[in-house]
Amino acid sequence: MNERLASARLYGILDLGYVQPADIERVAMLMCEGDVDMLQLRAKGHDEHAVEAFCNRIQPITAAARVPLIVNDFPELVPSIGAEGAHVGQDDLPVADARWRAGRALAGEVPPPIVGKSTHSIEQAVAAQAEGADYIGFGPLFPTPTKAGRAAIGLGDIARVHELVKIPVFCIGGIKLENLDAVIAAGARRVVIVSGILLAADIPAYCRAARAKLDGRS
Ligand code: TZP
Ligand code: MG
Repeated sequence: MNERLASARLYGILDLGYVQPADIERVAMLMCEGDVDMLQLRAKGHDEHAVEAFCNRIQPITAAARVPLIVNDFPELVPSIGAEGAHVGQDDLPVADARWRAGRALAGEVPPPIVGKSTHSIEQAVAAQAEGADYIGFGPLFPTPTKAGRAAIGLGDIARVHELVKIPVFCIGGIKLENLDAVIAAGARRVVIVSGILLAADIPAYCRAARAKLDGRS
């Protein structure tokens, strides 16, 4: 498994629902300064050409910080933008198709791409592992405007999903510093935080505070 993924605990998403396009380099830098382990570019409503251009702007920043860049929704962009991987949802391409698209152009010349998948139940989590995903997102744990309309699944399945799924499980959805202790107590080891990080007054400090909790240091 990709080494950075294997040790990742804090996954940040640079979501264009919260960040103005003109601001993406600044925010990517702050997230890297805060030591996120992985950074995803998520730009719902923007077309592939726009996503490619966004990724091309932030890839030099993530590369310099040695933070894997994951692109949401367009795995075929991975080779040309120099990203480390792609993330797909339940309604997107199967993992194998995404992996083929993400890896075909430079196969053998760069580490194999990371392919992650969103899951919203234990059944979907087990299926994503069987399908060959490198990691899963698991949630939303709490209701969240970042994924409006998706029912929250709560904390009750976190321990069980970790028993059944051996690839990295990133809990996601409504996670903030304020509830992170409860999420960890429920069994989470890794989390994705979107709006909590992006709306923080001090993004690096917010990331570091989350990491300290994930590392058991606070
Ligand atoms: N998938 C499940 S919940 C979610 C996604 C992309 C959004 C999480 O965002 P936030 O702002 O951390 O609740
Ligand atoms: Mg998608």
